Amino acid sequence: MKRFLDMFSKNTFNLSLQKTIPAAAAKANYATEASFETKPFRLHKLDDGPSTNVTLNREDALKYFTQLHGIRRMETSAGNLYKEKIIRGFCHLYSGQEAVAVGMKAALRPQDAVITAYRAHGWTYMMGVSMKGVLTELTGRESGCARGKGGSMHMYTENFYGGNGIVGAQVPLGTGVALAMKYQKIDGVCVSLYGDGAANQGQVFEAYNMAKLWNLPCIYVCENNGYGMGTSSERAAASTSYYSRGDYIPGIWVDGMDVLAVREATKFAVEHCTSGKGPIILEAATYRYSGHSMSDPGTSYRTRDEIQEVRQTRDPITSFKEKIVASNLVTPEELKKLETEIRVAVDEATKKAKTDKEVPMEELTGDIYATTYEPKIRNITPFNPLDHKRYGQAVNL
Ligand SMILES: Cc1ncc(C[n+]2csc(CCOP(=O)(O)OP(=O)(O)O)c2C)c(N)n1
Ligand SMILES: [Mg+2]
Repeated sequence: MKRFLDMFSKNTFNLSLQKTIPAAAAKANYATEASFETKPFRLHKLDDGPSTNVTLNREDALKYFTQLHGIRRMETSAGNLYKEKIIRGFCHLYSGQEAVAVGMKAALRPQDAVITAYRAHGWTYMMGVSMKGVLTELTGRESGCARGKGGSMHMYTENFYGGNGIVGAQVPLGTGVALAMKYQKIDGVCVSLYGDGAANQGQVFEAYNMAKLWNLPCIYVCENNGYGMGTSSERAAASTSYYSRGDYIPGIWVDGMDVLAVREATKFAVEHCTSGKGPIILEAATYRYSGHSMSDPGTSYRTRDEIQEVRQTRDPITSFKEKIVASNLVTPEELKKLETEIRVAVDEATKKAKTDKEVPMEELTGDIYATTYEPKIRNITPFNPLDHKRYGQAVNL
């Protein structure tokens, strides 16, 4: 798969925030580490699972909070840009599901790859694209990580195979990435994320079969947010125990609203895959706050009370915040300061997303191939083809 990276879109936001943290930490008497108990994991075809006792250090507490809150804020901005008609086309928000991306990324190594569906903004950010790179991509501008030519569902960066709009299609693609890793003796795993709706697709089971047959390093992650478009998983699936639906593939159910539980389950899954045992399935129980896409108000197939209740009782950011403050890893003032810094960063990225230029017309047929094997691209008729040129840098070749 060919992907193109705007070098200036690299995610430097986390780094700049982290620099400010140790100075603040030096002044106060914080706990350096704390332990928490996660909800029990449910296991399929496994004798032992991840530990329910997890430890968290202060540095990671601040990092995860920054990432969780950063994604939430960025998605709120994306929603507003869409309502202002500055983002056009598709836009599926990740709000509510942040702990899955943040928890998983915390356990992945640099050589591990990720592929997901169209709800891709948070993952793109976690895989290294800056907020500016994401938001300008959403508005189709040249600072976007695909130079504005991919948009919401088609963002990529190193080891991130994107955004995929065909429900379930990323699962066999991710299996192929894992096959390439095994073939090339790269000690990596490929995480393929899909929804509860996609979990009913035939191609998912075909991919499971090959992955187990060849013991590929695949972590299949079913992000069960309870709904596929306008249908609840209860109405659409004969079995909603997605972690057990790989039959001969081991699986783990994890509370996808708890960033630490997700991190622990992912660590376990990476170890499982890299020890040669082949694929594993994680079902992350989560929730999406917004409608399916922007045209869906999200309240015709579920009640406002249900959404409100999740916000109040299971929200991944509020619950994490409560944990890290109660255990004295951080202070509320410190989190306030981070929230302000994140707001400023998102505001700056949003401004850029509104004012940045679009790429010129002739670039629209550029960067289709990593190497220009086909110098001409077919136009709307075959008689006046357009030029193919390379503009950006190809990555993940
Ligand atoms: C092959 C295919 N069929 C149908 C669609 C239309 N469609 C887009 S998203 C979606 C629901 C998927 O739900 P789920 O997998 O639970 O993901 P979520 O939106 O909850 O993240 C459907 C049916 C599509 N994009 N591709
Ligand atoms: Mg779903």
